[in-house]
Amino acid sequence: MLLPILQIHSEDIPPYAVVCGDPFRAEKIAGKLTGARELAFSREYRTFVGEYEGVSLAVVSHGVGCPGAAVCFEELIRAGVTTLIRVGTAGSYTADVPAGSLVVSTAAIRTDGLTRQLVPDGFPAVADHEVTHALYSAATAMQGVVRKGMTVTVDAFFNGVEEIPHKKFKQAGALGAEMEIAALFVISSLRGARAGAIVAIDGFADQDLAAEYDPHTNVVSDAVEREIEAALKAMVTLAQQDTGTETNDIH
Ligand code: R1X
Repeated sequence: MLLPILQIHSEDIPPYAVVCGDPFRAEKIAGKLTGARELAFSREYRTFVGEYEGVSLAVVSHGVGCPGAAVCFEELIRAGVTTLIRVGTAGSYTADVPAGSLVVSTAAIRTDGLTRQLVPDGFPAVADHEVTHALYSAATAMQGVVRKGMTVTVDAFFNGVEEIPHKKFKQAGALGAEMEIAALFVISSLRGARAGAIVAIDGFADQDLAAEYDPHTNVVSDAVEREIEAALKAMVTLAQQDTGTETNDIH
């Protein structure tokens, strides 16, 4: 079956997929695979397949924001993907989690518009427990700040005249904000797939992004390297659990 928007054939897609926003980050992740092949680059969706430590996986970019990312997640699950891990970036809510930290998202607070068109208010956007555990174990095996908790999914990257209540979300326990995890978790719940997400903190969510946002620093690119490694290692653990060949290496 040809997936009409990703422009890939379902037969070419393994059950495990690492997804990220940026097509060039997908290429970077694919560079860590053996036998990596680019299958398609259609709109913002760039798809590679290859192997990591003997596990076949896909690496696919989903672009910025829930509606576009949802197309990617839906088509991958239709192609037979059972396990998705998002490797992304996010703004932090607290000085304890500065740029260069990693956050494993356990749930997304749904302020986006897309998931409102898919499920009723009150429906949770939650990560799969096993995927979260594998991600957190892999990330904490490396140096650097790693936190686990709720993140907020927003649609607006730059401020308008309406205020996003970042302070309230922070007071209620959220760690930071990004733009696609709610879509990933809700669609995975709806379609019977399992998903997790890890994000590298690249600034503060409630700062004036138009004035101060600079994600192109060494601390951020080091954190992106770590989250990529954590995602790939977590995927290996999950694949080994699926086939009963788990080695307990990272637990
Ligand atoms: O999720 C957010 C979005 O994809 C985080 O960074 C991107 C915008 O730069």
